[in-house]
Amino acid sequence: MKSVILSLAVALASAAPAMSVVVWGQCGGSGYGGSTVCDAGSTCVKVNDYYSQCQPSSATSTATAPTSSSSICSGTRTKFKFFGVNESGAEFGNTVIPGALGTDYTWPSPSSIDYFIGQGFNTFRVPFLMERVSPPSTGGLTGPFNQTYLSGLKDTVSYITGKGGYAAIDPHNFMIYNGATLTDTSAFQAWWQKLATEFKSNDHVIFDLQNEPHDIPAQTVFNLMQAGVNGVRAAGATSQLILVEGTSWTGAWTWTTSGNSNAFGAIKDPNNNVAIEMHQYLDSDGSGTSATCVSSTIGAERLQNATAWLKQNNLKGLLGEIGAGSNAACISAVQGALCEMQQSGVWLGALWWAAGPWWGTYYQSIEPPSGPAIASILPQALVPFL
Ligand SMILES: *[C@@H]1O[C@H](CO)[C@@H](O)[C@H](O)[C@H]1NC(C)=O
Ligand SMILES: *[C@@H]1O[C@H](CO)[C@@H](O)[C@H](O)[C@H]1NC(C)=O
Ligand SMILES: CC(=O)N[C@H]1CO[C@H](CO)[C@@H](O)[C@@H]1O
Repeated sequence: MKSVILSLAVALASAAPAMSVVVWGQCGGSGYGGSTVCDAGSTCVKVNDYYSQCQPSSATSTATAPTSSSSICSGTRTKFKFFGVNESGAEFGNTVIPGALGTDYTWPSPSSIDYFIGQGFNTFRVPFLMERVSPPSTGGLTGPFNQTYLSGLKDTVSYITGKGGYAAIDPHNFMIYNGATLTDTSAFQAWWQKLATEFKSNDHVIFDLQNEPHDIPAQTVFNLMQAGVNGVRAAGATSQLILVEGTSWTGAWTWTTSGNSNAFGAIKDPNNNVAIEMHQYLDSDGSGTSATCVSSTIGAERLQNATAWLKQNNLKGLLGEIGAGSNAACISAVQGALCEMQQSGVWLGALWWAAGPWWGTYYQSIEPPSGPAIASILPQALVPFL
């Protein structure tokens, strides 16, 4: 590490008068005041009005060339409005409350966000912990927010939306707060009203009401989610998308067997901007812990019933977590899932699990520059569906 810092310092000291921007860094866009000169070997490319990025002038040798979408998915397709990755980190170390920044948890790195924006993705799910933003020691869910942690969340959100992206804020609590399952709908509604107030003026924020409730009846989860929708809207946050999740880890493959399909058709939003968030992994137990996929067609198969239910109920879905190994069967399975989703027209988007600085060699890590999913999954299974 020391030598890296040293050589960076040397490089900076000997740089030309206008300091140049590193590869994948920002080099232009509305409101940007920094250097527009890219490091040698990279070129400044306009991604959108908010954002230009230094991209390598020649394709990197480690990544495979993007697969063309027409060769893997035919017919009429509806592009995803929201497509991107989870940006893990702030929910890490959930047994240590409040935990120390940099030791127990971390915030996503701006360069990771830049990288995906540069590739054309636009949506980032940002998991965080309710106990860190609403400490049990200072009044719990009805007490004041921890301004330090809230600032970290706000900074991450502002960074994403400042680049023209969407930030889905995700209390990654499995409907459990401070060791107890949440059941009080009015407390949940009040908590969301207070949190949404902090973000109500930013229309690129998405409110993801709760990550993966489980071992709670679907109807109870539905009641909590409906209360959350009411809380967000009562805050005056009326322009943003809200995502609701079901019980049984909000699995798409179990949507019709978990009870979720009976409960969630009744969701109501005065602003008519709610989508059903589901998650789907492609290993045998659907947990995202094995790099082996059941088959090369398992992605489309596991989404089939959920897609049919969304259509029947005139609802939209968003696949908030999908992940699989970097092997031929899994790549085909992910392609099949995203293809079916785009052919159906009822899915607003999909998010890979996961980017984030602390995944190490986790097989689903898509953290640039070298997370295991960067080399093949990204160009072959995700980029074709942009
Ligand atoms: C608030 O968050 C900061 C940063 O994580 C932490 O150091 C501090 O102890 C927290 N305060 C409470 C009351 O939890
Ligand atoms: C789809 O739902 C039907 C009945 O609701 C069930 O019999 C079938 O096994 C489900 N298929 C999958 C792939 O889950
Ligand atoms: C499949 C997967 O990656 N699950 C992760 C969900 O989030 C928690 C908290 O970050 C992780 O511990 C799991 O590994």
